[in-house]
Amino acid sequence: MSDELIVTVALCGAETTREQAPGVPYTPQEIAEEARRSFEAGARMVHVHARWDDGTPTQDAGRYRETVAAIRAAAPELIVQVSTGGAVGMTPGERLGSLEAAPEMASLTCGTVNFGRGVFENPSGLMLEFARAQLTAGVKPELEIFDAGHLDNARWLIAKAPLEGHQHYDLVLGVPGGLAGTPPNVVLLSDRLPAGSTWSATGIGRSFLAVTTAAIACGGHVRCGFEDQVEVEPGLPARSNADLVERVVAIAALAGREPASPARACELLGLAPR
Ligand code: KMH
Ligand code: ZN
Repeated sequence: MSDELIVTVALCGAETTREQAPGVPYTPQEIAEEARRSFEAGARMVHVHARWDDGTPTQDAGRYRETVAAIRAAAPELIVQVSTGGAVGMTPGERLGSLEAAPEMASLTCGTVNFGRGVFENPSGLMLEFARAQLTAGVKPELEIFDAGHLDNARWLIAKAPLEGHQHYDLVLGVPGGLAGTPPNVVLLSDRLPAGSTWSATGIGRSFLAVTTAAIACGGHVRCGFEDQVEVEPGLPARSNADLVERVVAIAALAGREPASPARACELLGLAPR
C-alpha cells in the first residue's frame, strides 16, 4: 500500500447546478481557477467536463480545447483527465469530442447504469469503440465502475480492446441507480481489482465521508468535487472544490497518508512525466 495519495478533483460534472452549489464553475476561466485552487489544496488530477457559459454541458471539441488550455495555464502540473461520459442522452460520437483536447487520461465507463431518472448508456460495443479511440489518441483510460458487474465488463474490455499494462480504476459509489456508497462496497470492489492496478473511489452526496475514509484505509486514492458532492459534511456546503480537497487531505493525514508529488502521481498512474 502506497502512503502517497492521489486526489482527483471533479470540478463541475455535467449535472451540478449553481442552485445546488453557487461555486460550481462553468466557463474555462472559472474551471481553471478552481483547478488551480484544488491543486494548491493537494489535488493531482482533474476530471474535466466542459460547460457553455450558461452551464449547459457540452462535449464540443473546441470548448474542451479552450477549457483544457486554461487549466494547463493555471495549474501546469495537474494531470488532465477529460470525461467521455458527458451527460445522459448524448450520442457516442458527441461524447468522444473531448479527446480532441489531447489530455493525459479520459474516463471510460464500464457498463450501463441507471442514473437518477435517466439511464447512462454504455453497452459493450460503445465501450470497445471508446477504448480503441483512446488507444489511437494515446490517452490512458480511467476505468469507471458504477456497479459490481462493471468490474467483469472491465475485465472483458481489457482483453478485447486490448488494453495492456497498468490500469487505473475509479469506483463511483452512491449514484442513485448504482452501487451504494458504503465501506463494505469499497472493500468488495477494491478486493476484486486485478493485482497491480491503482484505484480511486468517490462517494456521491452523503456517502462522501464514508467512501473517502474507506478508500484511504484500504490503500486507494480519492476523487471529490462538485460533480460528486456539494457538502463537506452534512449541513456544511462546500464554497469551492478546494474545500472538498482539503477535507480529503485532512482525513488522509489522520491515516498517515499525504498527497503524492506531481511527478510521483504520474509515476503511480503509469503516465509519462510532465
Ligand atoms: N455525467 C454522467 C452521466 C464520466 O464523466 O465519464 C457521466 C459521467 C461519467 O460523468
Ligand atoms: Zn464525469
